Amino acid sequence: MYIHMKLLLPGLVLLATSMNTYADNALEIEDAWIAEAPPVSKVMAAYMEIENETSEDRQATSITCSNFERAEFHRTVEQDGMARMQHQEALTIPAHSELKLEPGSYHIMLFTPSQRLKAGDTTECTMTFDHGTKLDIELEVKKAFEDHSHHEHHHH
Ligand SMILES: [Cu+2]
Repeated sequence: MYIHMKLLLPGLVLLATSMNTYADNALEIEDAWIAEAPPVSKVMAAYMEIENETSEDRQATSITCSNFERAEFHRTVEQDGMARMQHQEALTIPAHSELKLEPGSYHIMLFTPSQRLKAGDTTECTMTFDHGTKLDIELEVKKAFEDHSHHEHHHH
């Protein structure tokens, strides 16, 4: 029934936006943003902090975003001096701790935007966790740092 409920919730999402914190009792997402990309780019990267206040490890198992065809969990790792991205099936948020998604590390890869998103634009995502928990997040597009450039070199 969750899908039906979601159709009624856009107003609640907007309310939560003013706090820029999205939480159930145990999981909290803060500072969620998307790095602005060049106009021709078919991918964008999203970053945030996910806090886990429970006493057990939790997993983020999937994410969907309006304005994008698909979203994946990725991790940038260094191999032979090159930054490469690995697809992650899930993200683990350790008990009583947090996972930081940030440039050069874990991030969310957003594929095929339906329109050009510029700094100041927003998009809504829903992250699903183990136990069926879902958090709605609003992400603002912001100017990127220089070190996001590896995302533009997929097709070398
Ligand atoms: Cu990536």
